Amino acid sequence: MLAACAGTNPGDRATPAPAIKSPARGAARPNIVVLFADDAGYSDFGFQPNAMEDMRGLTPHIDSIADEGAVFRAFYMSACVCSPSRAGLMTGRYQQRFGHEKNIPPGYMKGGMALEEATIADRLRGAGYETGLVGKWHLGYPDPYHPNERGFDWFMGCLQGSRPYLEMEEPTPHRVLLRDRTPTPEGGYVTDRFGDAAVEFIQEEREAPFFLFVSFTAPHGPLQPRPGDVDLPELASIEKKRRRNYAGLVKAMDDNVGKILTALERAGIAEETVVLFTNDNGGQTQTAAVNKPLRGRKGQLYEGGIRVPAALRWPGVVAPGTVVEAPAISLDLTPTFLAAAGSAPEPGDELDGLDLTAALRGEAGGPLAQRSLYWRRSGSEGPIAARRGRWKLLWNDRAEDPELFDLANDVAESRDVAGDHPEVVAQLMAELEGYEAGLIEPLWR
Ligand SMILES: [Ca+2]
Repeated sequence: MLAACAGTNPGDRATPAPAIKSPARGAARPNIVVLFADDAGYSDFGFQPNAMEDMRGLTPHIDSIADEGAVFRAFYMSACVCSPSRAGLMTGRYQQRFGHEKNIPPGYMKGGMALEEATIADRLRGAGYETGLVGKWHLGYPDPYHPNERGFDWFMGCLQGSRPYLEMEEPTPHRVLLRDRTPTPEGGYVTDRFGDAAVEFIQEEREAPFFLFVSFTAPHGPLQPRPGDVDLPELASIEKKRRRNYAGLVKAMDDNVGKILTALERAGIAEETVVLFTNDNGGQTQTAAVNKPLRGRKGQLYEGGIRVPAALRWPGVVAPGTVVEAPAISLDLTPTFLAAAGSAPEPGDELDGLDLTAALRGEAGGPLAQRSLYWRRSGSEGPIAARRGRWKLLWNDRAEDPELFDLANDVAESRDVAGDHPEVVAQLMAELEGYEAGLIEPLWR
């Protein structure tokens, strides 16, 4: 189980590594690679406990991250749709604090992710990291909101929330793939182009550690698999065409994850690199994603809208087979990555997440198990939810009573037990009031 921690060089002991049983190279200031899917189903990856039969074997490279590292049993995004989810992840703060509660409409030129907010890329760059973003941005179109202005030294991708996977005859300015600010010619399958760009970034000679965020548009619609892929036996055997095409998007993403992992190996830095795979919001069942056994989908505050697959590989720090049971959230990534970088948030940053390192090292309990997590969509009249321990309070319709679910016994949120636990309801409602007092109304509709 601790095989990845073996082979320590005596010289490595010069680096103080707190509370780690078998110090290994890579523990100090590792590279950080985030592989980010879009709208994928909770059960559509082989490593998930309830993986769908038709997806088994389709995601070997993504599954390898889980096999060699930790799997989160309850990893959440701070939003149930794309743009706010990214704003939360990038800033480490509940995005409703700065009005980023709804998807930025296509072509919206009056704003973007609040310029007062520092991004994880800003912070890691401040800690001496080189920073790259590949793929979908979806955090603002005007130039001050461009990735190159938000902490990323290097960018290849599109500004809009989605685009065709196949060549566009006349790509619009927000859908064309940019290299920094320069449009690139159309040509090639978009997911492959993102994989190639990530490999190019990794292959560049670097003096410093790097942070690479690979933001696939897959498997967000449109359902355009790579030409010819659906004839492969593993896809051709999927009966329903929509599901087959969706599976094709996932397979192309997995192929490119494989390419990226191989590039890390070939560069000799796999042992010095943290790799996280996760997904931006709950699966979109309307494009054939499956979230079983979770209830709901993208756009909802049921578990199916906010709980996502997540696996993290960190050689020498995270033992293969680690399972993180305590609820974690995308907001935790900023403090976690800053700690990995030997840095820390500034006083007064008011980050909303916690450092996950202890949980990733297999320590149960602690503050992670004690804290509450919150969600809101659509402003002060919209749905709002809280999770604390086993309990999830969901107030979908503010004209009605809130519902309470016991996720330890009912992960499918099928039985409202609010009537049996009025004290839990009262406590979580009070917490939600405090949470909501720190939010503003959505900046765009
Ligand atoms: Ca999404």
